[in-house]
Amino acid sequence: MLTVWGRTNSNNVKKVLWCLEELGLHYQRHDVGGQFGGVDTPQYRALNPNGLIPTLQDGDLTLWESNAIVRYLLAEYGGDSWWPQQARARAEADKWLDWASTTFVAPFRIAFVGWIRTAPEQRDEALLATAAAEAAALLARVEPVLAAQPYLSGERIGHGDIALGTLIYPWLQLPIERPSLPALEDWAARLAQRPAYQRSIMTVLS
Ligand SMILES: N[C@@H](CCC(=O)N[C@@H](CS)C(=O)NCC(=O)O)C(=O)O
Repeated sequence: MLTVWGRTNSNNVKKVLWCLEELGLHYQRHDVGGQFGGVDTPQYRALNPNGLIPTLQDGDLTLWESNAIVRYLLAEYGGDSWWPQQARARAEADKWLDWASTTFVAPFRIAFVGWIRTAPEQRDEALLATAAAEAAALLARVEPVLAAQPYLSGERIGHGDIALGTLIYPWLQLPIERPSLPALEDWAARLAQRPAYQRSIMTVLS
């Protein structure tokens, strides 16, 4: 039995849910973190000493760190289509999984929290404008990649698409001006066609 611990409005949880949905795996999920709390209990800390979400349990395996969970699920259950045999192909995808989760997420998070989780009168407009400009500049680096190949993972969708794919939907919903990046927008539209993406990522922002 696969069990996910984490609220569904966490981007790191969403990455995991998207993979589970793509793979058609049966799983149960418990709401913890954020407004649900529950991450400071001894029971939860025994699963995840960081007190963060997500945590995955698969039989006697307990795993935290969303990107490690993504890699595990796709390698264990995804077959060749989701987990390339060649180290070079895996590394090319790894690069984008980690880049989105470290480099892009930093300005994205400031913009997301500011626009979605902050009352209008409390918004720091200058901070949000700077973060949006930084995020847009980072996405401009992705544009030529997606103009040359359909997915960040190459010719087929793979783990390289999971982290930025999770963030691109909310990014494109934010009520801000964005520079036109046609290849990136086409990629986002391709992701939006996927039922697994619709179920896990295209949810109300909160
Ligand atoms: N590097 C960790 C970061 C985990 C993380 O920061 N999760 C956030 C939610 S996105 C969290 O647990 N926040 C505290 C909470 O929800 O209570 C990962 O990728 O799993």
